[in-house]
Amino acid sequence: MSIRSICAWATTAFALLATALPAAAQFQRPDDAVKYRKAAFTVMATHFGRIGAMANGRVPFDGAAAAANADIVVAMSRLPYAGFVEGTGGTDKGAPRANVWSERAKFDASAKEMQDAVAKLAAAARTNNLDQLKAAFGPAAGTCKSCHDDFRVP
Ligand code: ASC
Repeated sequence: MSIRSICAWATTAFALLATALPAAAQFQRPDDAVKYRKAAFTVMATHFGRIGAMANGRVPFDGAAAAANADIVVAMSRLPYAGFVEGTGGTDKGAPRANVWSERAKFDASAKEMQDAVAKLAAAARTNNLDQLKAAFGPAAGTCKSCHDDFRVP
C-alpha cells in the first residue's frame, strides 16, 4: 500500500469516526459541553424573543427581520443537543433532570418537535404576514415549554 493510499484511508476513517463519536468525545471537558449548550440556547432564546415581540405586538412587525431572526433560531435549534453529555445534569434550577438520559429517546423526540416547529416558524416568517407569524409562534413556544416541563429542574 502506498503512503498516499494509507493517508486517504486514514482521512476517511477519521472523518467517519468524528461524526460517529459520542457527544462526550466532542468536548474536552463536561463543563465545555454545558457552556456550549447554554450558549446555543441563549442565542436561540434571544432571536426567538425578538420574533415574540413582533408576534405579541410589542414591536412593529418587520417580515424581513422576523425571517432573519427565525433563520438564526433554526440554526441554533440543531446545536444544543450534542452538549447534553451524560453526567452533566443536576438538581439546581434550570439544570437538566436525570430523565434526559434515562429517557433519551423521549428527550430527542422533544428536541425534534422544537426543531420542526421553528422550521415552520421560519416558513411563516417568509410569508411576510403577521397573522401567519402569530399562528406559528405559539406552537413553537409550546415546544420550548413542554421540554422544560418534562426535562428541566423548575
Ligand atoms: C422563550 C424562551 C423560552 C420559551 C418559553 C416558551 O422566549 O426563552 O424558553 O420562549 O418561555 O414557553
